[in-house]
Amino acid sequence: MDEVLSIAIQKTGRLSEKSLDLIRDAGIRFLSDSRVLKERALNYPVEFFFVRDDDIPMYVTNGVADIGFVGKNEVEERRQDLEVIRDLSFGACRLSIAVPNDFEYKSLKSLEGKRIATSYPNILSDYLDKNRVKAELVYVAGSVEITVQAGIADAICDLVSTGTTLRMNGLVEAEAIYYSSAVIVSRKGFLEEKSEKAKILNGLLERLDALSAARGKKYVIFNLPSDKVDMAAKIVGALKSPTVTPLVDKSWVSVQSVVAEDDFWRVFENLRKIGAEGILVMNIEKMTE
Ligand code: PRT
Ligand code: ZN
Repeated sequence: MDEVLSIAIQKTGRLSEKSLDLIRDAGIRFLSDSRVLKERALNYPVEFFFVRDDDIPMYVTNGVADIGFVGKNEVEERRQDLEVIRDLSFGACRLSIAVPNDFEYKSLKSLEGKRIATSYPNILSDYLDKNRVKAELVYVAGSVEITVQAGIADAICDLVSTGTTLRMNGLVEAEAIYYSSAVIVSRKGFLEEKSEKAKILNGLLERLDALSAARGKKYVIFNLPSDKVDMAAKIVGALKSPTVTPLVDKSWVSVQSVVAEDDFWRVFENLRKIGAEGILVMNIEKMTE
């Protein structure tokens, strides 16, 4: 039977749609809307395994899935022997200690002897130990933000992205202890194996890398007096040298280059200053460095 790479993805939640979008952008088609436990892609040798995010590290460790799309926080917390093979561009958040508004927080030492509720006891206890603070950890699987009002904790340690949840529950962020984003994990050394599955994975990563290289970049085409090409090359700071094409009018050329989106307006203004005309800017879907 042909080999198929098995990919664990969160069934529903913050990472599921974005993980599937990325896979779709990589040209892989699947039905997915039913979100059955397992589903084979239509045009690529991969199958998806839709599960809870908490379980993804374990499924990858025991080989039920070959790779997983999961929050780095879960990988760190579950302490499985896994390898993060790619950082993805979504799911950014931080694990933070937060205290009630009226808590006089001066430093981590203020938490000495206090009860801290969290779903991340391993990451939190490592952090407290490293800073020589002894606190009592109260494990809760969810709704960590209500534990102070409920009277079972003095402080919490939970994921934060905008901070709204903390504010709505009368809490303020005291310390960010771990920064996370979505990642791809595999068992250690899998990427370097000679197996058919590792080959499929390398092919998939090549596609994902092409998408990530294109992110935040624009393709710029403009006309320029021929004697200004060197100056233009300095302004755009292209990957290699920009592509220069002659025009019918020999005193002008057409120049094409990739520009970082963040840098675009500086480039635009400087190109105008040296006489660039007809500046055309296009989105890049995929590229290789
Ligand atoms: O059902 P399942 O177990 O699969 O899902 P889940 O409910 O455990 O996870 P889910 O979907 O909430 O989160 C999945 C992953 O998304 C997490 O493991 C993180 O890697 C990532 N992520 C990114 C977040 C957040 N941002 C986030 N803000 N996970 C959770 N939150 C929660 C946080 O716990 C708090 O309740 O959102 C609230 C805070 O958000 P703000 O914007 O109010 O600060
Ligand atoms: Zn979960």
